[in-house]
Amino acid sequence: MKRIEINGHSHIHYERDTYTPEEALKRSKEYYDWLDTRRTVREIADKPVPKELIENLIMAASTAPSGAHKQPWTFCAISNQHIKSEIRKAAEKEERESYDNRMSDRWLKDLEPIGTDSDKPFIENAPWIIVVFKKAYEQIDGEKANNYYVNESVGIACGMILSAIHKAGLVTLTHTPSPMNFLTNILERPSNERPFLLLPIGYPENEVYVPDLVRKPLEEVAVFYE
Ligand code: IYR
Repeated sequence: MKRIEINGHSHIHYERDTYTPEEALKRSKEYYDWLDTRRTVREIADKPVPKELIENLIMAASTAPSGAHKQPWTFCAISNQHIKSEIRKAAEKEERESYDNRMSDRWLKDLEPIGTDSDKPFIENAPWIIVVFKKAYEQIDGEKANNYYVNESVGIACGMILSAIHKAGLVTLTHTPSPMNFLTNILERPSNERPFLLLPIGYPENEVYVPDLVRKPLEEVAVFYE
């Protein structure tokens, strides 16, 4: 492998496939069409998913770019039924409070077409749940060290795990119980870690229906300056 030094730091030659413009166009369209088949699914079967697959999903997410390459994330992967039940119980307690008292009428109205409520059976039914923690800072031998662009970095990693889950033919949903400090306690995470997102992962149940959503067309999500 070719190597050079830049400012005293080792850089390796980056080798990768490139494509003709036609092939690149085709691949970009194929990828878009495939990603467009991803849907958030709340009915997750209890069919087992091997740990090795979950490990691959996590490693795929962990390839995400991050501020100063600090990789400021911890993925807690839970298949333990007792812990899943504890998390479901605590999440539903917060969610009941949210749906009944914390969320505005407008918010509840916006959620109506999606059909969510404070019942979160998927937390217990899914063979795995991954709770993503962001590391606000690093704690190394009792010393604090900075992380940078933590929300951006962890957000990108979460996007990448969604894509990896889809690629494996599995489904998930992005559950954001609020507040979610209970996850820190149940999973006994250190104080530099903050819960970011909860992803139940598994196979979809046999017959699943999802809201008839339409995604915004290009003109609504992009502005070109040519
Ligand atoms: N966190 C709650 C409520 C919720 C909020 C939004 I914005 C959604 O798109 C879906 C749900 C829950 O998980 O039910």
